[in-house]
Amino acid sequence: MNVFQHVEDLGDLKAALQEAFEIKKDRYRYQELGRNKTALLIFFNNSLRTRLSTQKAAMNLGMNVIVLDVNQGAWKLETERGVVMDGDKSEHLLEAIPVMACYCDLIGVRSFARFENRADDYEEKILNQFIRYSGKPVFFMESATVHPLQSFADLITIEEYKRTQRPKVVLTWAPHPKALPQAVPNSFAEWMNAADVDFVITHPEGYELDPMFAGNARVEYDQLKAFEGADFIYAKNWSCPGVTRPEDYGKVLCKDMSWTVDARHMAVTNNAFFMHCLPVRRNMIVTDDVIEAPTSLVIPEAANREISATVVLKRMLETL
Ligand code: AN0
Ligand code: CP
Repeated sequence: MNVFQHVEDLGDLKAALQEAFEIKKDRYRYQELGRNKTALLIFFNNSLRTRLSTQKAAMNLGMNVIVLDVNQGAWKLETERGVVMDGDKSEHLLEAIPVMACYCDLIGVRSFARFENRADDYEEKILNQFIRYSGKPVFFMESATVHPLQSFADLITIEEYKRTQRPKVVLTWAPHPKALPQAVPNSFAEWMNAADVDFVITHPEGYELDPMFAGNARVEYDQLKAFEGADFIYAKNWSCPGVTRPEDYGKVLCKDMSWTVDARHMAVTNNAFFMHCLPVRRNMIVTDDVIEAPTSLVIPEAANREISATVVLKRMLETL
């Protein structure tokens, strides 16, 4: 595997899940695979889980790891070609990428949507430059449009906790004070569409996800109706994807607190599990009682980030 961006990059999803469960039983089994190999993890944005779980995954595989916080200690990077660099940016991404690639075998990059220009974000302008100019396998650690290590961990978690063969999984928008990217819901929708689940998306009008990710998923604008009989509730805020009105891209269109997932919502479900990728703002996205209930899976999900990353790095090492 040379790029890990979309669910298709894993090939047969059932086989990938099987591999994840084998690794979960014995996560140090492939310690020899990464000997004298180096993973470089590059962060343009903050992280707790991705930073720690991906480092742990690389260590599980016997790799060395280098973590770079671009905004803390590195030169400020210009990303646009053709710019006269007379401002505060000292180095260009076009030199920085091949230089960073000299010191590693695999590269992970976190670079969120910038919300300056929808086309730039949705064309994955930054990550595609890493793929093109590094000459190394690149895995996405949340890009402008996707967060595949999260969705893979979410799918592993759903497989572990499901009580029926084909559970009902509901992705629900929830309120948040600031504009957040669409990467998590985009990927979650893409992965659920590929999995054997009954998938429903619910959000206020204007928050329609890009069809590239939403596919043929059912959209139900009545949140409580969407929750009826659900086995898993996956909450997340996202800003306007700009599908119906491109001028609204990245905007906060709704702050309606009736969308906060609370006991009233959970009561109409099939005693559903609650999921969120974290970090979560309590009593904005979800109430204290729902996130603290025994049916809350937020910690098992975070734990499975180590497993999804171990599978992905293992597969990349195998094709070096
Ligand atoms: C990020 C987001 O919504 O994409 C990261 C989630 C994993 N969240 C925040 O910026 C709070
Ligand atoms: N879920 C997730 O990716 O968390 P971090 O932003 O802390 O890495």
